[in-house]
Amino acid sequence: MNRFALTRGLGAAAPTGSRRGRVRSVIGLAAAGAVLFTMSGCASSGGSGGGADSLTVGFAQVGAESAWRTANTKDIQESFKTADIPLKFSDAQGKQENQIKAIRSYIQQKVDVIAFSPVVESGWDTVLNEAKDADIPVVLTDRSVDSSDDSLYKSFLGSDFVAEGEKAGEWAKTEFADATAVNVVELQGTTGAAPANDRAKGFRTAIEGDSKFKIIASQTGDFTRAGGKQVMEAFLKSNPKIDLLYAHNDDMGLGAIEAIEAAGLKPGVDIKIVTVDAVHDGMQALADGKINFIVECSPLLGGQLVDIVKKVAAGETVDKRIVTEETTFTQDQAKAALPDRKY
Ligand code: GZL
Repeated sequence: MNRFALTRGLGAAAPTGSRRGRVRSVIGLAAAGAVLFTMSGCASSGGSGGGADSLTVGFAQVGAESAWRTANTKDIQESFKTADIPLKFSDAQGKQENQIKAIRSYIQQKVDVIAFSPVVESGWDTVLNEAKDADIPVVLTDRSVDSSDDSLYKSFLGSDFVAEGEKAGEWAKTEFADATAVNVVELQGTTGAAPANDRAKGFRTAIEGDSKFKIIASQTGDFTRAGGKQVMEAFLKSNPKIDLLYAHNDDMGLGAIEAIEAAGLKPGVDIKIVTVDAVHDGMQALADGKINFIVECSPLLGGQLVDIVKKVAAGETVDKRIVTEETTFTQDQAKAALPDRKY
């Protein structure tokens, strides 16, 4: 049984045969009576019994691979707690099959909305069609899917990863304006993940007209510090001259810094470093001169996700694509920003 409290407000017309249609037609009656009441047997689970808009939401998270993910999880859980909306949460430990299992579990539990951050772009149509058949709306957050059927989700809230890659490339062109040859090594994010695919694409687009840049090595570090360190060690062994490291996230950049220092080189000086995210430890390394530039990718998506979920559950229309706002940081900007950073 779906848990919900009837509240004021009318959702858009929907086929009354559908679950949401039944909810909205009853909401219409409640609104007409201008009364709030909770249907018997629908007391919300979890939370403090749920407020007037109590819904049950299932969230399938990627895992806990990086400081960014930890901050993202914390913000989402806190936002739903503040909104008094019970949140069922699962950690897929980086495995798509675990996310699919979690989504199927939420379908069986008849949650009102499913939200998730797809660990990779492909392979979601089957399970998303199962959610659609169960009349449970899906919201994508952080990462997207490459499905050709965009009716499978109501909205995608997250960064523009291509733009992030382009910002990194544009900075590199400025930083190396006087150079004649720049050997670049790239630590890519999780293979198949939207941020990995798009940050690679954006960086290449930005530098493609400038022949001095050569990407001499590119390999996934899976968005982890350990992965970044291990791959950078290999890069250093097989490439005598590296001028620039482009890491798809701070954590891999921080792991690479360990490898660079262990090789007797100075990160940020002997090898310039540009990363993406702007989590605390990345910003500290930037302020300390070990990273040269960071492109921000905000993990604080919880508040917007709550708003989207409420609207979707009420049958209201939401924007198909909501791009999160973010900026970039130089070393001086990092020093100024650090005291106020939330993560
Ligand atoms: C980006 C997010 C990426 C971060 C990494 O939105 O999916 O995954 O850049 C994280 O730090 O692991």
